[in-house]
Amino acid sequence: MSILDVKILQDYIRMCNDGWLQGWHERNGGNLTYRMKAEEVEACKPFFKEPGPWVNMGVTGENLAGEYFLTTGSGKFFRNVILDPEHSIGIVEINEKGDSWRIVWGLEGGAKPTSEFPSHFMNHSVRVKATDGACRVIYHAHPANIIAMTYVLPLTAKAFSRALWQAATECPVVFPAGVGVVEWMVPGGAEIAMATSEQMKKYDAAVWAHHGLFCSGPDFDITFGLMHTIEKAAEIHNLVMATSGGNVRQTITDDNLRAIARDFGVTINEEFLD
Ligand code: 2HA
Ligand code: ZN
Repeated sequence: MSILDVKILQDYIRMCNDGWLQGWHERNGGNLTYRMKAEEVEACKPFFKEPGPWVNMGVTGENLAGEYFLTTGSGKFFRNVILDPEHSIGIVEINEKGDSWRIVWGLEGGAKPTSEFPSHFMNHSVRVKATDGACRVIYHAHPANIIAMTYVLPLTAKAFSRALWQAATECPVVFPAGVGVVEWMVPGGAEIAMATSEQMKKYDAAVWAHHGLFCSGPDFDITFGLMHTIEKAAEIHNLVMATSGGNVRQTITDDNLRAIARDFGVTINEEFLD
């Protein structure tokens, strides 16, 4: 028996590999964190090592004190997670103030949690609050089509939400609140973490201009599915723009969007409808 036999580790590794297979994780691009359930921590504890030193994050999430997170490693490649989990991913514990982490498993060879750990951590803090504790997954990837859209659309939640909703009928059902947008910023620090978590108060996904996408959800299926749905809608949007030269003949109307929301029992964000 090894920690790699524990189901949550297997599911986490599968999601990393699924993202790699989609082409969303060139080189060390992207990162994934998962807030573990108490029983999952217990199942993994026999395999924990002597904890490393506490490392301050520069951000605080008081509601995450004492939690354990699975995380990809800084500079590590999603492509390698399935082959070498011990060096590519790890488990960190959060301290009682909710401002520092320490490594309790994995990240072997001096590795550290993802460079975007502050953004993930603040997003977890906000999403846990917004979903009454249901949110467990934060996923960042570099899908090409959503990134391409950030060069042609206004960098507003309204413009992106409408364009994505209109690109595929499933979209208003999958993300009825819409998506947030964060203007271009230097990645990896507290500033982009705060700006992203501001968006995550209202949306469960946020686009990073000229960089990628953050998605959140209660489990791996829903969160991966959200990334996948948004990126596919972005691909359709870009195909339509490329083939039509911007002269769109017809689309899903605002009343169509309202009709989908009504029949599927979701509350569409009326702020973005005319
Ligand atoms: O992990 O994706 O945003 C590399 C990145 C930084
Ligand atoms: Zn990135």
